[in-house]
Amino acid sequence: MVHAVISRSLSQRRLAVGVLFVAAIALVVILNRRSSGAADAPGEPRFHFTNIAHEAGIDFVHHGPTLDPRLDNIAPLISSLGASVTVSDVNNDGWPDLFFTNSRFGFPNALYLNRGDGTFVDTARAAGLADVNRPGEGVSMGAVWGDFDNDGLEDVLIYKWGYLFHGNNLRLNFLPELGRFQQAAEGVIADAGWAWGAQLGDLDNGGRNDLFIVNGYVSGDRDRSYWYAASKIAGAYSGVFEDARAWPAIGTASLSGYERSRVLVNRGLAGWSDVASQVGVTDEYDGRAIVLVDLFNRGVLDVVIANQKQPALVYKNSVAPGNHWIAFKLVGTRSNHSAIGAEVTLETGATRQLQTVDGGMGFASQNDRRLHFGLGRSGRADRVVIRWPSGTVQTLEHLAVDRLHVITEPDR
Ligand SMILES: [Ca+2]
Ligand SMILES: [Ca+2]
Ligand SMILES: [Ca+2]
Repeated sequence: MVHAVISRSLSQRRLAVGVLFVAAIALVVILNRRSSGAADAPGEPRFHFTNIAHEAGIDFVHHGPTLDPRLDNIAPLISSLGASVTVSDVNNDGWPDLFFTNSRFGFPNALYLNRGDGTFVDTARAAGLADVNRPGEGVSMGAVWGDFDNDGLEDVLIYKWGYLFHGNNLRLNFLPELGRFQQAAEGVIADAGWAWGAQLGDLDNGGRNDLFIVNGYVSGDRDRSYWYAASKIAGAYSGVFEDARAWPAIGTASLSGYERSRVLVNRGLAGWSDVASQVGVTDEYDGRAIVLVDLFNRGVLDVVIANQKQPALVYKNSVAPGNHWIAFKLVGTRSNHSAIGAEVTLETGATRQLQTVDGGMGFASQNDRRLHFGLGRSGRADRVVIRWPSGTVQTLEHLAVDRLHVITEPDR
């Protein structure tokens, strides 16, 4: 009896497996047919790139850093950095502009304004963004754009590297008033170490964007610096770079290592304060990439950092109660689905906060595409203007705060 029950259930199972197998094959056939009907024919790609840089007026050439002559034999090895390009609509005319960084003393950065007719014009000199690679101040390595002072215009942090002092720049956008950007980096921002990744976001929901910068190149032995060893030993060799035996062995030495991250709170007119150690950020890893993301959907920005050859860090953010926030997830319909390129301006009283949905920002990083705004104690979001990549402008008023709004692009 028992045997009969078992064999019946066995044959039922076999039958069930057989049916599933046939169904799986049928599904594959159906899906293949469906996709082959809609798919592009194999073979030629249906797009083509033409380098139009010169015709468009963009003749930018990046120059690498010049190091101590005693490091000539290894210079290409350690100086192949600093070519960056970033996009920002600096004059809010709806045309994306381009900013390139240079990395040699005396060589300018370039800000190419998009004329809207297929050509660009370099306005970096007039805008005060060209001459920032000066001896003693470090050279440019990259840039991060964002509205640092809540006036609805994008400002720029130029992060730098150098032998001793790096001299990061924070340039505020005063194009409408003065026709230029003004240097606002002093103290803690200027001297933020050999900065790699940097991100801008409201870490305390107070209504102003703060700055998180990760640093450090190679952290080996704390008491042995490769800068020192390289310059000393290299000076004794006449060998050329091609002879790798002439390179001093780095071994376990450090090269601008053990630099700590900076967490800079934006205090408006009162400037910036480095609060890293007060808020629990004391690591000295070799930070490269950093992203801001509301990991647990709590209405706060957490921080995730990728470190070179070292453990990843996930800094969960605990924000004191009292401040409000609002967040947006944009879904494009006529624009791309991820709404990359969409600009959201949030107006509360006299202040305006601007954020852009970007496909990636900072060194080797891509942020959460949801946009997070801190609102401070007021908890007001009077007006939200969304400029979709398709050109559609959408205005929303008196939205509920302390929540995420999913907004789908309207038809018109
Ligand atoms: Ca523009
Ligand atoms: Ca601004
Ligand atoms: Ca803040």
